[in-house]
Amino acid sequence: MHGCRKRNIVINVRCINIRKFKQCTVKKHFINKSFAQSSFSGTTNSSPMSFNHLVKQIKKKNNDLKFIVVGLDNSGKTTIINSLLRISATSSPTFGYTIYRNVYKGANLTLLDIGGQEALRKYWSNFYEDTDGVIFVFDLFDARDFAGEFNKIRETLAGYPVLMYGNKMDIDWERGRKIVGRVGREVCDGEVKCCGVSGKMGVGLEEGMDWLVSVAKLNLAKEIL
Ligand SMILES: Nc1nc2c(ncn2[C@@H]2O[C@H](COP(=O)(O)OP(=O)(O)OP(=O)(O)O)[C@@H](O)[C@H]2O)c(=O)[nH]1
Ligand SMILES: [Mg+2]
Repeated sequence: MHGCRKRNIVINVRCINIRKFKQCTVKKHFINKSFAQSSFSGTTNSSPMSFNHLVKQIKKKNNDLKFIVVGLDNSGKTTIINSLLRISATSSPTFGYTIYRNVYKGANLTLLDIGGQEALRKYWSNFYEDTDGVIFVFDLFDARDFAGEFNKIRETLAGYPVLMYGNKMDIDWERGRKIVGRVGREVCDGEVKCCGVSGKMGVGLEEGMDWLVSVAKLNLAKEIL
């Protein structure tokens, strides 16, 4: 392996058949650290601007959007995606990442569900290339501080829309609403929207997703002018 230490990170690629919500393949791979650091760089040294521009034009033409889904472990990312895409599956911790492809209200969505465990967080940035927005999930009743991870993403992906899902409202709707309001006042602006949701019950998810899709589409249209 040319001196590369193999890391036990499983990449779980779950490809959803776009129109029928039907799972077509599930593949598990192992990656090593150097792969994680060198992949997804997609640009060329000779003409990065024109290449990126071309990619964006194609994405716009095909109505393609890619969002990364991040947040601390156990916050409910996988549960939320399953609910949004109407996939029936029992959730278990994501060791690596899962790719979902599906149509959402006319947009061809790629969602990258990245495991939130501490050991995986340093790899999140390897998935930022070509993203059109971020879905950041936090557990409203988890005492752990997610602000550090959130701020890092805001710095690195400044200018991209961020949808924050405050999840698990069903545990205590009243308290949940207060926490969402407080977080919203702290972080929300034209680029960040915060919604209280229950991934488990499928409540409140669409409003935020509609906002993210519309802002991301608008940004893509502006970028290729
Ligand atoms: N009460 C409640 N529990 C939820 C909700 N959403 C998810 N959970 C539970 O929270 C736990 C973690 O959910 P996951 O979707 O696996 O969390 P995750 O963010 O994908 O976790 P990692 O893959 O480890 O990063 C599971 O036991 C879910 O059933 C919710 O809206 N309400
Ligand atoms: Mg998960």
